[in-house]
Amino acid sequence: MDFSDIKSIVVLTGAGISKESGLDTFRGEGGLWQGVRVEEVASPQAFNSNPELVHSFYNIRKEKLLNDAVKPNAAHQALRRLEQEWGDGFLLVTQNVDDLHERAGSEKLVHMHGEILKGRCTACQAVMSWTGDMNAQSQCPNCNAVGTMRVNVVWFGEMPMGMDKIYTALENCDLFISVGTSGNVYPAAGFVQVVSARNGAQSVELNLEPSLNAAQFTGGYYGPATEVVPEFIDKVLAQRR
Ligand code: BJW
Repeated sequence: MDFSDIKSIVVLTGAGISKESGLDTFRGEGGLWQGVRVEEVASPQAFNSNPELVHSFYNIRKEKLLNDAVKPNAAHQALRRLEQEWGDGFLLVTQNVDDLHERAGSEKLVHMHGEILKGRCTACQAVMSWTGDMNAQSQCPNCNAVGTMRVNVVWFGEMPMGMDKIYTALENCDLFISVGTSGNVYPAAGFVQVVSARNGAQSVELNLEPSLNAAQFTGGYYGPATEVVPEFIDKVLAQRR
């Protein structure tokens, strides 16, 4: 593949990039959380009917994320290097709610499915850092309402965050790189089609195995993210004019 004429890059990441940092993916073997499907806990309906179960799902994941053993890996670091060396014309879009991209130093970053280490009050809409446990009796530090707090993530049926910025970047990009996502969840799974509509734009999937929409990419490299992502980014940077 020839990357010498690329001016603008959008990278999309999914749970697979954080797998080798010790965080579980959602689907497939060893998928997240004790046999419960993500669709059964990650929805407003699930939260309304069983808030303690949903709080517990996120409290356990927060505790795991904040364990000292969980750190950004070589793939997160390679994306930070790409952002630094590329300059203008770069956007990193993550579906992940963890903070491993930030810990690797990424700055041009949109969390389209929100952030697990933040809470949101459903009464006053304030968003704040919330690293400890949350439960159905938690009080909003902004308006003092009790029992109105939820984790600041995007559930099924809710609008993902930062979509205007994301679509503007996709419509102007020459290279779309998708890392560690299975292609099950929209609108992220449709980003490759937005890019394909642009003449001459390239799209590359970096994944452990081909995703559901692998055939829509113009190229793919398969293996663990800590290996394929740094190798691919070396190629892109080496060809830059
Ligand atoms: C490795 C690896 C290693 C492993 N190295 N790789 C058609 C069109 C549009 C919408 C819909 C549609 N049909 C249905 C919908 C609605 C729905 C949807 O998509 N449903 C599907 C189930 C069909 N979507 C929504 O409701 C979204 N909102 C919405 O559409 O609003 C309207 C709208 C329309 C149009 C434009 C804009 C808006 C909201 C979706 C919210 C998803 N939320 C979750 C939970 C977030 C909080 C939390 O973390 O708990 O987000 S669900 C879960 O799935 C999470 C993830 O971000 C998301 C994607 O998962 P991901 O990252 O792909 O993980 P896995 O596990 O599936 O895959 C891991 C991959 O890694 C695999 O490929 C492995 O091979 C690989 N891997 N180890 C490299 N070492």
